Amino acid sequence: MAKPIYILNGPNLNLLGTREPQLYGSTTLADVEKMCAARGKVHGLKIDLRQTNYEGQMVEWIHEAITKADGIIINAAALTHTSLATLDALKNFKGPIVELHITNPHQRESFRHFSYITYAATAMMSGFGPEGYPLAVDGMAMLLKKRKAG
Ligand code: CA2
Repeated sequence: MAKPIYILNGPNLNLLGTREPQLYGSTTLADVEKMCAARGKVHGLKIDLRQTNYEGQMVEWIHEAITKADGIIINAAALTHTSLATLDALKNFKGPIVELHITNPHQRESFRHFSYITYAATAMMSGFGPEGYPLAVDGMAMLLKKRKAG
């Protein structure tokens, strides 16, 4: 039976849509969850979206995903640039991993140009605003279909 796609969100993304709209837009994470559930339905995929402000919790969810999820879409937020622990956890996941960013970190400060997550990611989605999330669900559906086909 198909397992859900985990959409994991890191520190401060609970503020999405409520602060810095010029950078991150005015769509909330609850709106993102609805958009992704709807897009997942189109592809026959179940979505499980979560957000944490804690690195250890992110690592625990990735461990959980190893047996309970078919794919991971991850916006690790600041953990992207700092967390070797998140990368080490992701390395144990066998399914597709899509690294996602709302903004394009390469257009921003140089400390956002390095990503630990990239070393484990199958694909990357960045710079599309909150609309990048449902686009990443489309991409994940394509990656899973490809894997199934062998
Ligand atoms: O562009 C992205 O999605 C980022 O992952 C967002 C992170 C940032 O550290 C990365 O460099 C790029 C920051 C997430 C903070 O989320 C907020 C959302 C709304 C208001 C304030 C913070």
